[in-house]
Amino acid sequence: RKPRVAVVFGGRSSEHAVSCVTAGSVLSAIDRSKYEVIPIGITQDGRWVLEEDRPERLAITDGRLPSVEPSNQLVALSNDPTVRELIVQEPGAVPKTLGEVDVVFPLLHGPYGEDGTIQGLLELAGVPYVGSGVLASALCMDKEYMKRVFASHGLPVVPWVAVRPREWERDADAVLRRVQEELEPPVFVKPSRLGSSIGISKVSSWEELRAAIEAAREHDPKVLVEQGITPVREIECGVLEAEDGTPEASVPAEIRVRGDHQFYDFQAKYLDDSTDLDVPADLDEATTREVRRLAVAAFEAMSCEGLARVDFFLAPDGTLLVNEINTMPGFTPYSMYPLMWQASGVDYPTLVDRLIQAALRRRNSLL
Ligand code: ADP
Ligand code: MG
Ligand code: MG
Ligand code: K
Repeated sequence: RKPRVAVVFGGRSSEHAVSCVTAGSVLSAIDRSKYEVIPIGITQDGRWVLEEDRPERLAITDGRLPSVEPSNQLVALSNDPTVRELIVQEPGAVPKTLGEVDVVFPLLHGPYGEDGTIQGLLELAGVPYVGSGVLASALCMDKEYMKRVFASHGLPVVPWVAVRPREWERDADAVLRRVQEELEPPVFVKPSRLGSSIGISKVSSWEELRAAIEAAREHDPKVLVEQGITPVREIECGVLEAEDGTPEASVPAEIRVRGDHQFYDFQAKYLDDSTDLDVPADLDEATTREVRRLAVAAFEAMSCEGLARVDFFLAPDGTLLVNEINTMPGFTPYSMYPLMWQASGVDYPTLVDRLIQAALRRRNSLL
């Protein structure tokens, strides 16, 4: 029989709608002569439901964002790793099986999706899945540990200070003094484990520091304060596993934010059209080569698998710094990651197919 692919989308993070739109694109692009597809939505409160296979439902229509709605058809993964089955449960009815799943495509962004938690669930159930495993997913979701691992591999990162919850609660003034000794304004203050620029502020004078840390703490008890680079050029590079498992880099691209945005914030990312994407980026040959080399090195340093988007800062003096890795980057046909691969000769349906094939080859990463 054809391999059965469960496409999982929606989820509990603030990127629920983005994930649904992505799923619409992926469901349309999967080759049905080659794979059988089971769409599974996760509601905003975390329930797994069996979705209809109607990708057009997941598009943005009349400015309305799609979402996963609660239904009676709840889905669970069998906890018997020897069967790897998906089971549908309706109230009052005998549970029925959807049969064995060969691979899961978790199209989820942010906490409970990109952070190793669903990957752990899938490891327990013995089901292969697209993308990075538990450790790489968790590391790339935590900006502090991500930087520590980059630095220990000799990859260039901006200077930073981590503000841990116990330190802040014990003596916030001491933390503020330490930040001011080690960094200079402007600095960026961020929740350590989030994405989409949520909770991030740029601090241009030290009087704003305390409030910025408190604001970031609303999202995550651990906060990162980073040396700001100004003016900064933001360069991204896609990494994808080749058939033999070797990670390969795409052409780099650049994001240019126009207008009165202080940085590439949530509004600029999703809500207005104030950003220009240059694919490929306008860089000299040596810098292009260095971005691609560092992208693969960063992917290897974190033991990523399948795919990742590596994001860089290019400082005015020409220094390249690795900012972060996103292990499940935006994935609509208009998102940066697929656009960079398109420009590198891998079109969207081929990209989807290569990711599924890589997951099928890998099987369970612990075995
Ligand atoms: P997220 O995971 O939410 O995307 P990032 O660390 O990538 O978080 O920060 C979001 C944006 O904030 C970046 O794309 C950039 O525009 C700006 N930014 C973050 N850190 C810095 C920095 N150290 N120097 C300059 N700009 C920064
Ligand atoms: Mg991120
Ligand atoms: Mg980012
Ligand atoms: K990340």
